[in-house]
Amino acid sequence: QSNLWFTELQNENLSIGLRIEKTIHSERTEFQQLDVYQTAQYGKLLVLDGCVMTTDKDEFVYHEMLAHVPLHTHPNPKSVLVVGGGDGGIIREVIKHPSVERAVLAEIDGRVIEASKTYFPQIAAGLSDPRVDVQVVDGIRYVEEHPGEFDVILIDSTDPVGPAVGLFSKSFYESVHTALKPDGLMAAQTESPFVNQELIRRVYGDVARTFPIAKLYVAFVPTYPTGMWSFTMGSKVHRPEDVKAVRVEDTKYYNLGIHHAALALPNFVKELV
Ligand code: AG3
Repeated sequence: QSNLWFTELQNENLSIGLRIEKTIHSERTEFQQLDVYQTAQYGKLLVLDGCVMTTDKDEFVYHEMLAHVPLHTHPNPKSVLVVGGGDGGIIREVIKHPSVERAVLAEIDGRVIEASKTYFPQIAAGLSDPRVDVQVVDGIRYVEEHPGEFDVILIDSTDPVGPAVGLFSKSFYESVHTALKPDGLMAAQTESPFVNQELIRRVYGDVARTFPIAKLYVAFVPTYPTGMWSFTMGSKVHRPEDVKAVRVEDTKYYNLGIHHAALALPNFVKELV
């Protein structure tokens, strides 16, 4: 076996290591460094600027949880926007909902979309669905230019450094609010409660000042820093607690019990909201 290891330095004191069988692809795009590796443990691995984005074996957790918790919270989601998420994993989950008529992907880096289509065909599969409109654009501008259009907006960003900083700002959540219909809702990935408390506290506060209903929920993603991952939902009308049934059965992590369990926060996380 090879002695090559991929290491993500998650912060100055913490890293994750994955044994690499081979480097499949490596390029510097206009926006970031993009690498694809074959790992021994988790199948293929997509890395942007040194950070794990997704792996074949655990991608389902993050993609299902960022998509299905908000989509089930909305009683009839027809028009959905995904900001970021160029690998297509969130879109794949979104179009499992029979009510969805239109799903827009607003990804700034077209190379991520191409790499996913080439190396992660099961993740990218949904991108060629006729209901899906793939836009290689700046998500911030896209949101600003489409007021009142969406039932659900999902923010599948990289970490709050580099190209994604703007996706963690109060003014962005305000544009998201404006881009949503009168009963719309949003959810964003918001990092680990073990190492990003300040970020979670700030984002939750900004979302709670922008939307009448704000909710933090968590899931277990083995390849992200610490494994415990948070998501922040902002909603104009509908509450995630009120979900009584699931409409999508074809999932590996998400189900009705998980929907409600994800909303139950450990005390040290509850303190942040
Ligand atoms: N979105 C990135 C989540 C952040 C991971 N952070 C890290 N590894 N430091 C994932 C994109 C998947 N569609």
